Amino acid sequence: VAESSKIAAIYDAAKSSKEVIVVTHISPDADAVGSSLGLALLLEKNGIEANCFFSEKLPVKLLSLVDKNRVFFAEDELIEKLNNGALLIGVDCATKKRLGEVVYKNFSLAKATINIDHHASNENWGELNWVVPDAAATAEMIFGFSNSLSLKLNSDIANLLYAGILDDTGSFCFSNTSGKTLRVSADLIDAGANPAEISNNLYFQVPEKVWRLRSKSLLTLRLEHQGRVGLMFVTQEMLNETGCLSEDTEGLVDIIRSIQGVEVAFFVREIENGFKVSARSKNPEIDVNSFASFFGGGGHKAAAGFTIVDNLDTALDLITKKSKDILV
Ligand SMILES: [Mn+2]
Repeated sequence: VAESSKIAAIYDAAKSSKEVIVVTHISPDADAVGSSLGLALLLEKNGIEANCFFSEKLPVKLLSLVDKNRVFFAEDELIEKLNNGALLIGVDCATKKRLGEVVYKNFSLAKATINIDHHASNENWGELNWVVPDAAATAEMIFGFSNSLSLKLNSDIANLLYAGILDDTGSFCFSNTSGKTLRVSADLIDAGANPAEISNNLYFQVPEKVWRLRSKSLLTLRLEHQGRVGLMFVTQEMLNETGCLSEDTEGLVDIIRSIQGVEVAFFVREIENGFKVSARSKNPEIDVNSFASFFGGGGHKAAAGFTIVDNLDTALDLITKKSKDILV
């Protein structure tokens, strides 16, 4: 099916629903928040009642972007809206499970479900699935949605979508940055996005405690396989000592990735029942999505994640050993 007819079908479904609820993945990042809220505001601006449900608190650094009137957190409100015939649209979320427990367990209440995403590992969990692995960010797709339907943007929507693209491309540094990505970003700036303000909010407001955490984590750096693989970790104890939250570990994987000679970076953080691993590849020949899928995770070729339920030493050894296989 051509992209424009998928977009038209999504818009028709939204127009014919009493209300749209936009949801996204757990541990929301700038693309998750930017694309979900950007879509909700875009629909709202065009006469369709739309709100975003989040099952957890939003990262502090994203709060400046958020229109609080369009966001809700209560499960009973979600259930009520779904029972009243709301359409459920999930953005930037590869699997039904990653929508989070609350959405997952009420999923079948939705009149219809739509899945808009750019993860190569997307499981097509919706009744209607619009998945574009070539898109740098889901926010880039939401811009395409708006453009294809000739909908109007405003500066709030443009800022949200720009933030999603900026973050998912590592400030236009990663291999997913295409000509289209830059053209869309330029159009977003013309529509009122403010690049300096967004990067200031996202990257240049790092609290001191986060740098204290980063310095602790840097001491754990291990380089393996002639320095081609880099690993670093953060334990719950390190979070406690510095007063940080798990969201504060964001960006650590990029520090490993930035080391000369490193082709694959792994950042490991302790979670309740094991370790969450973020993987990044700097070498276009090395696909960390398939590496992650070996461990039951997924993502993109250059950026993926997975979980290991084991102790720290075993987890690190497992990653180190297995990563030898993907070096080319
Ligand atoms: Mn994304």
